[in-house]
Amino acid sequence: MKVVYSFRHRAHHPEQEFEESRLHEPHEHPGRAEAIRASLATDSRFEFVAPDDHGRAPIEAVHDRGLIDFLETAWSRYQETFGPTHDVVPDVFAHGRLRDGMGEAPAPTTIGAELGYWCFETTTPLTHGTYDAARSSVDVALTAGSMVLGGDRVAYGLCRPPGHHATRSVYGGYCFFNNAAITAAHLSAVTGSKVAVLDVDYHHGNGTQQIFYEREDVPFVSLHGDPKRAYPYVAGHVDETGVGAGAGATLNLPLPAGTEDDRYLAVLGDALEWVTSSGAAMVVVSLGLDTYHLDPISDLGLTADGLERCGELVASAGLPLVILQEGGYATDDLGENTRRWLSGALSGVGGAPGS
Ligand code: Q9C
Ligand code: ZN
Repeated sequence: MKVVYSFRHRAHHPEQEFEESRLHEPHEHPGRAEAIRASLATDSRFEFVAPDDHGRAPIEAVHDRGLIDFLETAWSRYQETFGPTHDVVPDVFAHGRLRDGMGEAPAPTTIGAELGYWCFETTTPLTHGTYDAARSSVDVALTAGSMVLGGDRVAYGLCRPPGHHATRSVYGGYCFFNNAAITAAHLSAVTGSKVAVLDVDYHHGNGTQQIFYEREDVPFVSLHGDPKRAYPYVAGHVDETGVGAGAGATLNLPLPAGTEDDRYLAVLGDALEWVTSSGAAMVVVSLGLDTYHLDPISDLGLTADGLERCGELVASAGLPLVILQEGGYATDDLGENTRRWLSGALSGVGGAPGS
């Protein structure tokens, strides 16, 4: 299996995360991707490939140009006004209900105001190299997509920063550009076929859901901690099923705390049946390993064996897979857990009809 990796992810390295009313060291840090790289490098079934530059066009097909332009220059512009700081975090958010009954405000034009217009929460600082890292993460994802377009049955993009919380026009949840959405939209456009997104990160992929909510060409299904208790709270309920042309093309499968391997695998089987019946020709997997029982910010109960079984089940559905890294914060076990999930996928590919 090809593994697309770029060292450029290291340019995004926040110093702090303001979460649960405390300032602490970031859960999302460069050591995560390095742990995965080190673990996959010990296993000769994985072949490392550098990403190709895909340019801005595939990003512009999914994200508001204003968001892209903002992320390109925000850190430097903030330094001119408020610096020097290592991290850049909003203090006032353009919360929709502030203007109830008053219509939309004009778009902000000064950096302090713009930050809270394009970002939705406090745990996703911008640093000097964030834009470069986020662009490289998109290229990693699109390059993995190209491998599958070129005939590989499965490819893995070691994306960092992750992407699935970024909507069309706001960033947050450790995510800047939505790597999975950009890749699925690109593959759908290039092939003219439906491309499903299967999101197995612990957290609901609110960004991906939002981007495709009105579209039928990218069916979206997610297994996640129930948003009644779990981040990002605002989306991922069962009654969210898509609108307009996208009606019925979104499926949410929220899970109770403590869900263990067998129960999780049963729900994953339902998700795969739905993907198959959607008519998708390919699947982009948003792979979070934060469903693991020792994850420090999540509450599901999957074991390493369970994660391997998940990879095998997903691959045995028989569709080509572009597997993209999202979350996973138990850094000591993250490399091995990723290797186990991908090993399962290799077994599943081997056992699938026609592979
Ligand atoms: N108290 C991904 O896994 N902090 N993002 C949650 C809840 C942000 C997770 C705070 C979690 C983002 C890609
Ligand atoms: Zn997550």
